[in-house]
Amino acid sequence: MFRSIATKLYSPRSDNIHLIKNMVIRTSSSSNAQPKTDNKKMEAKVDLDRLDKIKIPESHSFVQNLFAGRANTEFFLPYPQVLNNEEISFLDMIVDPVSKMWEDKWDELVKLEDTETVPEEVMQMMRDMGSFGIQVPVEYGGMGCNNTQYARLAEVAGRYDLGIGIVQGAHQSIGYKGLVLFGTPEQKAKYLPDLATGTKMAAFALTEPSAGSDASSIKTRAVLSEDGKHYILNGSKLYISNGGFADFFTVFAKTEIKNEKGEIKDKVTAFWVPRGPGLTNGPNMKKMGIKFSNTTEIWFDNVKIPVENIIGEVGEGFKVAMKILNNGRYGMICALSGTMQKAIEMASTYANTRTQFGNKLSSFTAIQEKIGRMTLAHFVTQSHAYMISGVIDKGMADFQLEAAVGKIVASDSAWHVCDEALQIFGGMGYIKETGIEKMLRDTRIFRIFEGANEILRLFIALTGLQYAGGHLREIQKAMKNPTANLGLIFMEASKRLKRTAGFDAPDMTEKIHPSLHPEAQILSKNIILFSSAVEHLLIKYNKQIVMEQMLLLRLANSVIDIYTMLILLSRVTLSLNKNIPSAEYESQLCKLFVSEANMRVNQNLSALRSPAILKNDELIRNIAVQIFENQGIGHQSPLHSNESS
Ligand code: MYA
Repeated sequence: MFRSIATKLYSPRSDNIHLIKNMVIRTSSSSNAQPKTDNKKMEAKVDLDRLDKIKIPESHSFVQNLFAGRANTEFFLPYPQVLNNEEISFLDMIVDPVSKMWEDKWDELVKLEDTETVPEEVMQMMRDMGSFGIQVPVEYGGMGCNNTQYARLAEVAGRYDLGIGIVQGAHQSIGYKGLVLFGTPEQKAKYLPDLATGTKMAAFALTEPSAGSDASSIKTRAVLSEDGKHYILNGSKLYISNGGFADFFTVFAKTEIKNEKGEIKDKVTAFWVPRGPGLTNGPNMKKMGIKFSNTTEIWFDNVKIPVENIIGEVGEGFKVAMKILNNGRYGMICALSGTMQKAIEMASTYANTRTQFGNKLSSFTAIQEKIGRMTLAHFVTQSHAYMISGVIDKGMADFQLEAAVGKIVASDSAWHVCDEALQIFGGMGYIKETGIEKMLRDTRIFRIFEGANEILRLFIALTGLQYAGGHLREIQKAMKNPTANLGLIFMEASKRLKRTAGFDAPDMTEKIHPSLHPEAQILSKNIILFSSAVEHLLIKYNKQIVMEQMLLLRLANSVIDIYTMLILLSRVTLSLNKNIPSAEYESQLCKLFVSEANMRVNQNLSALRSPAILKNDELIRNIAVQIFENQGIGHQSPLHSNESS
């Protein structure tokens, strides 16, 4: 990621940057002396038609646009409401009985966890409920649900057992998702019916012993046969959910491709691989949590795959993998929303009944703070869940950054909520029977798989910077012919001037409920602050920004907070406009989040320019380098300090 993004990042030539800066200074001094209307006159004079010839990259992503200082709320405001009455009734019809079935099984599942196998009776119950084909079109035997309906059902699944959720999710969120998204009509007709009913199970095989987060470095290789009719697959995959029993695998392998220049290059291709000769798996790996899920290694020894089993185009497998993962990530967000809801219910019920020091736990403000924060974390996650499913249903295609943000927020929040729930339960929470320690163990993996949160944070920051760099590159091109591109240059210069003076904040109040306008204004200010920080980093570090991971993480944390502010403002505006019973309470949650997130954003962004903090960063890195050299802590025990003197 770092190498490839570095080559794509904008490399601002100092002369052009100075030119832009000079434009700002010149415009600044003239505009200080002149009334505001003169700006308008100047804009009218420039040849705005020429702007069409300058191509600024476009995206519908709110997160991506933030990096270019723009607030594109097209898909995000108002909060998406994609279900019609019929679809809502259909959901209601399913959710209650399904929840009841799982609720009845809760105690049994807590006890059965150590068997590390989903009881056949439970597998059959899921097949009967249609749980394995939620989004498969009805003509192929599935439930034909859209993303929002899937989100609701995933929320129910996550409430009861995340390990069983993984069995379902590894099958349909990622296992056969490639067929749904990129399959040919023949592939869909041949395979989807059995997959939808759960008669056959699927798995997603990307990770390898030496390719985890760095997914494009896989070594598994597929070689085309001489007659061009099939590929021969060799290699191995690691940590494959459903690996021990899946009948089909979506496998990513390197294949040789001839490029336009006639050179042979290795590129990833995606294959639909049935279990058969040459494909073997290892034993179910012992895990900390999600024990009902099955995780194995897979080996391919000269496995023959017909060319008809390629998913998407030859050589396009990396993008196929990323698109499947982007689509799969929201399932996880929704499932974790369900988990948190259950944990909060259990912890608050316990706090209401447990008496210590003569009072119920719920009367202690230390416990109230915990429950309040747990609730906020759930509210935020649930708002992300239905925002992302909603925007996908509304047709947004470039949602990869929003999906990554949601995955990070949901998995960090779920860990926090389950940890605090256990803390409220005290010693009892540590006892297996209560079920809370299992929830905590189950949630831990979500910060690691489907993209480790650190990698996803870097992915968000670098993709955003690349986008902002593209924007700046167009300005750079325009600078080469300033007369022809006066319009663009003037607009850019005046934008920067206004930003410097604090006037360029996008108006976020228009579609936000009036009672939340102060929060909408905080969001506007944060957007401006953020884009100015992005520019500062690009200009100061140039391509070297790729190596500044501590700064990139702060940038990512800021954009996560800013996007979440928008989501909450959007959701609560809808609740207030519709006057739903919980609107006022939601409004409190939203105000609390915006206020605290504002402080975090300010702290994170000012840290990017703070000499004291940058110096501390260096200290931390130096300490770590010494530890790596020592392969352990470098500090001597205070008990031995006499020996040195
Ligand atoms: S499955 C395994 C999960 N593995 C991962 O998630 C791997 C993580 N790594 C990556 O995502 C990538 O390798 C990163 C980039 C991001 C690090 N969308 O040079 P590049 C494009 C669209 O940056 P790299 C598991 O865990 C990029 O723009 N495009 O790539 C099981 C560029 O395009 P271009 C993307 O440095 C869990 C090109 O690709 C994306 O190699 C089981 C190359 O980019 C993207 N995201 O790596 C879970 N990323 O060349 C089950 C990159 O055109 C869950 N690109 O500029 C189920 C729970 C739910 C239950 C519900 C039940 C009902």
